[in-house]
Amino acid sequence: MSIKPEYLKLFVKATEMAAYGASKFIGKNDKIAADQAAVDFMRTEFNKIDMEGKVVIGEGEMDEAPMLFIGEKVGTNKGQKLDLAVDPLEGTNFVAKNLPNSFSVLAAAEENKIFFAPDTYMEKIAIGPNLPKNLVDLDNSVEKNISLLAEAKKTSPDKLTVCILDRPRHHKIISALKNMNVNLKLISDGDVSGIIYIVNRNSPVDMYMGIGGGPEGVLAAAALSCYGGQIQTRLVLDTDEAGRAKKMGITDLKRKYNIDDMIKGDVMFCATAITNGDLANGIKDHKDYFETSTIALHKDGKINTLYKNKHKK
Ligand code: VTB
Repeated sequence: MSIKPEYLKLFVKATEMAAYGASKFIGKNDKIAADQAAVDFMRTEFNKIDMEGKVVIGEGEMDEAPMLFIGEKVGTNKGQKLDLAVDPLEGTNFVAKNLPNSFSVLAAAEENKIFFAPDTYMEKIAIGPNLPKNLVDLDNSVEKNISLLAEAKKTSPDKLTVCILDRPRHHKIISALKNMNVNLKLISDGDVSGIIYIVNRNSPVDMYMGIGGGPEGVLAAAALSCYGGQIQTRLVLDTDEAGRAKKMGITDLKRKYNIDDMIKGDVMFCATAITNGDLANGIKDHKDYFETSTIALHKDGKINTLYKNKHKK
């Protein structure tokens, strides 16, 4: 069964409102207030929707997050049973510091069809559509993955661009890429959009790699599964986290997850820009109304659109 198409507009409204809530804190250097506003607005919208919604990826576990916590039920309790992965403010630093590329993000799938990733780090490697299945692999060397991708794209490594979070933990990968003369897109935050660059026509990114947040990895997988891209991930767990992951039912802690292991069946994905960015314009706040731009995707509905909207205040 697919997700009923009418849900897409309702989910778009949820990220639009969350983005609007967060936008009041652009440049206020207050990450917590911005995040709280996004969470409040998203939750209010969710609770207007006729669905039996359950947050499976959210702001944290019940005792650490007052709202949109993992396991929280949302919606009017009528309608389709849906699991929700949310990141009401992806890029809290960007909003706090008034920098580009912050988004309010969510993904929805049918019950039990989204990977219930713990809030830990995750290794990720992702490439776009129309490439051989399982072309690249986390266990390959950087050199091998780059050569395979260059060959499949009938080009050379110096014509490829790789996006990666600019962190000391990635020094080895970055120097391997530099040695191959690969072009870099080094981002300071926001690897959901970092991965979406791969499928965006206006951006030259060919591959995403490196370690970022687990929940963000699943959200990116939801987007890529609508675009037909590929992503492989593996959890990065310290001893404490390994215990938590086991409690969550993950038995093979070293397992590599491909896109179909993380997102099964139909999925919707919405990302509304808060500050301006490469992928969409941010919230434009006028006296009586505000304007929004949202990447809205529905896998089974084959919908892939940049949805622009105006809302009265
Ligand atoms: C990652 C990344 C996110 O924060 O979680 C990052 O996936 C935090 O990484 O997109 P560090 O602990 O190395 O700072 C984001 O960039 C933004 O939430």
